[in-house]
Amino acid sequence: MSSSFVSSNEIRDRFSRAMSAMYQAEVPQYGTLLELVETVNRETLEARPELKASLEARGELERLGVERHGAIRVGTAEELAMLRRLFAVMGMYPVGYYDLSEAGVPVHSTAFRPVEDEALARNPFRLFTSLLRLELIEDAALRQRAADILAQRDIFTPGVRELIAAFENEGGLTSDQADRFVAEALETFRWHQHATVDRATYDDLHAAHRLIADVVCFRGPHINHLTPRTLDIDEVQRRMPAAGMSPKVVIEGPPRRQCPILLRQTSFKALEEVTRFVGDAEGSHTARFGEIEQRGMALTPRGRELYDRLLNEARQAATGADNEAHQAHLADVFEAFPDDDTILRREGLAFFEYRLAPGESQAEGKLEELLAAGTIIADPITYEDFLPVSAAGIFQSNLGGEEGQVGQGNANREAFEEALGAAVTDELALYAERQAASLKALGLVG
Ligand code: OOG
Ligand code: NI
Repeated sequence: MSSSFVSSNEIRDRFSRAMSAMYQAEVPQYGTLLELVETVNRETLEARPELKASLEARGELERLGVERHGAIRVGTAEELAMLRRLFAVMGMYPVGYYDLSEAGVPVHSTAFRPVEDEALARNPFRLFTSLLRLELIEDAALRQRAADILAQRDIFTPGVRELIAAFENEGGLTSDQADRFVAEALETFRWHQHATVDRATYDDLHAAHRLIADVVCFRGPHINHLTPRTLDIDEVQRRMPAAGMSPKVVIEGPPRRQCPILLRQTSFKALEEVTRFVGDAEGSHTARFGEIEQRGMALTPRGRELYDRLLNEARQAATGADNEAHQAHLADVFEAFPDDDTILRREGLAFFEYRLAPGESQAEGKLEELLAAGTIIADPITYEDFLPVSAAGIFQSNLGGEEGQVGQGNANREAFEEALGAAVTDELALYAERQAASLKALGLVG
């Protein structure tokens, strides 16, 4: 690679900052949310020096301020495949397959994200990307109309297409090219006040499912939320109303714990925005919101199974009440999930990365003995992905509640990968590799 090229990490970092600036300008409440998260993170680090030390040791303190994810939804295989090439410029690759049809949302999804440890440490920016499943629209005529409308749009600028091709042919972009790439790529994710259809068409698609109208009726896949990482999601949720934001009722994911697992998420509700339709009718469209997330440790398949089982159990006896009642109920059910790093590790419920303790120069002996002697340290590996049940909850809360008009589909990973033009990486394999590599570097086996 020519040394005049900037790294994909650098391009992703510039892009995520540009995206955040654009979204703050488009949705001022998102700026307020960022400030709130920053305040709570600062207070949490001050109050919990042990948390600060642990984040620092794992190289996560630095990334905290730039850490966020976003979400977009596209309508066609061509759009998805082109996005894959666009994100590759920034070192973001499709990881995980998420089937949302089970929850009545007519999409399936992946997350474009960095995969290497170094890249994650620099800037873990991820984009949850959903592909509309038109086959889940029951009305054949409406389905065809949606496909025809989508066939007419091009969500990419000529400039970004050229720069993607240049990246693929030359193996990189210069700093100037990277700046142009960021500016051109940003255009794809911008909000458009003007719909591409008339009011009646919008209403028909909206009646089939709000999400279909959101994907089909606009010039591009507007970024629908960005999500900073908080260290105390319960506190941010509590303070949201006073800061002028209306939070969704419950925090998705596991309950609050000593040893956080996976991912907890909440959002402020989507804004109603003025929309102009072809023929000049005015209306409104509700799509864009702000979200926060708190990340915990990645679970092994065994841990994930236990999580899914307990979550399901909790949902069977759902309280349907406010967040406090919901959290108390979750906490009861999750009593069955060990809340201690050592037990989680020994029982093979979570992934860990092993390193020499400061001042130690080699690890000779058995893993458990070395850990007990403090020669090596096991740090939990942070979960970098998403949760389908939580994602469905986020979708629903921003679509105005439950909607049942769309036929329940079933997972179709092959169709998704065919549209994408590539296989999605198995996220669990990535964590397992990272754990194994850390042991190998110490000359140990798990
Ligand atoms: C994506 C919702 C999923 C998350 O954080 O789980 C998501 C969407 O509404 O397009 O972003
Ligand atoms: Ni999200």
